[in-house]
Amino acid sequence: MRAAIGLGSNLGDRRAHIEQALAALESMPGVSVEAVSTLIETEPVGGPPQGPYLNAAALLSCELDPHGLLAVLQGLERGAGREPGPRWGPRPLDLDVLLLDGGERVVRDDELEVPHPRLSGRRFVLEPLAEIAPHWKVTAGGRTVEELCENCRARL
Ligand code: A4P
Ligand code: MG
Repeated sequence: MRAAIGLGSNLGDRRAHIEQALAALESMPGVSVEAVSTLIETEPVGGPPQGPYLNAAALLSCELDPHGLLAVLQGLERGAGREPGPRWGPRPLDLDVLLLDGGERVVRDDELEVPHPRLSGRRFVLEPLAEIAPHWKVTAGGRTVEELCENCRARL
């Protein structure tokens, strides 16, 4: 399976949290990191008042199923010291599954929703993702990451 993931951090050494997560993924048997976007600084969207984020996106190739990947990402979040807090609250590491297999693979249950439900309006996700997966499809109608990113830029 190929997966596009989003990485974010706004607590502690933000760059180190993101780089360590990528290094941990690369070191796992059956997982390889194929591409990593640049890291961008972004204003927080939603949640309580909090500091700015560093955000990035990465492409993985892995021998996991979608829920297995989610479990791995949640383990890395906890390893970075993430504690339960308010929704959209500050966190040392946030890892989201954004898209799977070029956007063709859809998952929708209580634990996992892919494409990520808030992907299409979020510049902090679309900009890094457009660097590494511009032609992946986000919607059933076939809109690509690149198209949504251009829309999103035009609105701001
Ligand atoms: N879940 C369902 N689908 C997914 C998926 N595709 N990827 C479930 C990851 N998790 C998924 O997530 C809550 C639950 O979502 C999980 O238990 C999982 O089963 P969480 O990470 O514990 O909580 P959260 O992140 O606070 O909530 P949520 O709704 O996932 O928030 P988002 O959408 O991740 O947004 N502003 C900036 N500038 N940069 C950011 O990175 N991030 C957020 C979090 C808000 N504002 C931000 C940023
Ligand atoms: Mg999340």
